[in-house]
Amino acid sequence: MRPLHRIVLAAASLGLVAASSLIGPDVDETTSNNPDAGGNIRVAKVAKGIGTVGSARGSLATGFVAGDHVDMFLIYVATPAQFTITVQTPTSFDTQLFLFKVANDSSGLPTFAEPVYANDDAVTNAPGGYSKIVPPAGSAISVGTYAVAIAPKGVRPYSYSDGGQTGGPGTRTPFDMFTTQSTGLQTPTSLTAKLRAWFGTPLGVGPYAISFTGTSLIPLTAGPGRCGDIFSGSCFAAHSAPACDDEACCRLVCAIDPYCCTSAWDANCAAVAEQVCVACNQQQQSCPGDLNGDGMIDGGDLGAMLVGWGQCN
Ligand SMILES: [Ca+2]
Ligand SMILES: [Ca+2]
Repeated sequence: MRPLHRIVLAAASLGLVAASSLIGPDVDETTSNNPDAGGNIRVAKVAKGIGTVGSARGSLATGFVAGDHVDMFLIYVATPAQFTITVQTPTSFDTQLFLFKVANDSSGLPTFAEPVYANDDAVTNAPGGYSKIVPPAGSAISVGTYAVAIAPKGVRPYSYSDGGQTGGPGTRTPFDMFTTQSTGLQTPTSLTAKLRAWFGTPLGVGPYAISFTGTSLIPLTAGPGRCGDIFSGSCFAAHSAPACDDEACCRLVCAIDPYCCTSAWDANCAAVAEQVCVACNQQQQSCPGDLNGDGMIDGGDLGAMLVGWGQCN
C-alpha cells in the first residue's frame, strides 16, 4: 500500500508557490500530527494559536483511495469588515474557493459545514483561474470560526435533500451546495444544508497558497475542554483546560490518567499522549497502513480502504 501522505508531502516540497509572495504568519497543512488537511470540519486543519494568520498553504493530489482533492482550513474571522480570501497566483491548477460556517451536532461538538460563499474565477479569463471571496457589504459574516476549502475545478461540495443529517438510501438526493456561475460570488442553494461529500473529477491538482485578511488564529481558549472537540487544545501540547482535540487519543490518555479529562491537560498528559497516541511519526517514518494520514492506524483507515474497494481503472 502506498502511504498517501508521503505523496502529498513530496508534492508540497516542489515549492511551486513562492513563500515570499505571502504576507503574515502562515499555516501549513503538513505541520501537524495530521499532515493532510481533510475535506470536512472534523478532519480540517485547525489554525489554533495566538496572533494573526495571513495565509495557508498545502497541496492537492490525486492518489490512492479517494485522493486528496480538497483541503479545508478552520480560521478565526477577527475583523469581518476586512475579511477576504484569495488564492495566490500562479497556481498549477484551476482553483475554486469555498467558505462555510461551523455548526454543532446534537451533542454540541463542532461537526457540520454550512455554506456561506464560493468563487471559481474571480474575474473572467483570470490567469490560472484564480479564486477570491470578498463578502459583500451587509453580509452576515460575524466574528467567529469559519471553514475555508480549496478544490480544483470539477470537484464540488454536496449535501443531501434530507438536510444532510439523517436519512438512509433512497431518501437523500445529493445537490450542489452553491450556485455554479464561473465568475462572481456563488451563494448557497440552501442556507441550512450540511456538507456531506465532495463529488466530481479534479481537472488538475498541485500546490497552492491562500492569503487571508481580517483573520487570526483560533484562540486556544475557544474549546470547552471536551474529548474530540476540534477547538480543544492539542493532545500533544499542555493547556489549562481538560481534554484534547483528538477523541481517540483523548480517551486513551484519560483512561490512564483521569486528571487529564477532569482538571487540566498538563505536561504529563501531553507526554502520555506522545507515548500512546503517536503510532507513526510523519516526519521521519513511513507508516504504510495510515491511509488517511492522521498519524494512527485505526478504523478510519479501514473505512478508507473499504471506500476504495474494487477494480482499479
Ligand atoms: Ca492536502
Ligand atoms: Ca477557478
